[in-house]
Amino acid sequence: MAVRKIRIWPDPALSEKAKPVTDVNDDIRALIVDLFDTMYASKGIGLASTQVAVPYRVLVIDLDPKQQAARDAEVREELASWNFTGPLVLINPEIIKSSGEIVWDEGCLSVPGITDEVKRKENITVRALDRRGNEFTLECSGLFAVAIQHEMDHLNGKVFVEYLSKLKRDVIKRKMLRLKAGEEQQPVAEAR
Ligand code: QAP
Ligand code: CO
Repeated sequence: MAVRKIRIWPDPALSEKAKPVTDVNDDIRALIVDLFDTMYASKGIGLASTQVAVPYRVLVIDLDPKQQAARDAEVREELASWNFTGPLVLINPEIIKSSGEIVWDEGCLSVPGITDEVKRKENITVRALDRRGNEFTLECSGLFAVAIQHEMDHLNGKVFVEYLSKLKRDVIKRKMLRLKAGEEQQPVAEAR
């Protein structure tokens, strides 16, 4: 179990096209645990392997990290309407059917503090392997479908800011570079 360092855009690791997993073994299962640890530590709802610079086609999603569904019937109904049932791992995911359009105000752990609208498919059917290597298919919609498409983009080396205008992207790039420059600065105990 380990929280890994999430790469901040722009970072060459985020542009890598991840390779298919050929064997769902204990190394992959250890990676999956780390992806969940890292996602929960940063209060995210989705994380792709690419974001921690591991270029294999693995992603995790939990639309309800605070388990609000247990206490709130409205949250429960909304999650159920998207067909979300709990924390999910997708290995080598493929969208085999899609329909409709939905615009969502997206964010990303690799672009902290930034959100903007992206147009996606509203309904998708996805086929993938689970953590035991068994194939399954899943129909989902709304935020669940948006999250899977967002994370699958990461596996293809694409970050949501690439859908925005060059102007917006350049502003975001400057903010992120400034953020990264600040993080690299060592805190000085006795500034003088
Ligand atoms: C991807 O995003 C996603 O800016 C997951 O300061 C986004 O978990 C799927 C986060 C939208 C569907 C819809 C972002 C946390 C988390 C931030 C996330 C931040 C702290 C983003
Ligand atoms: Co992201």
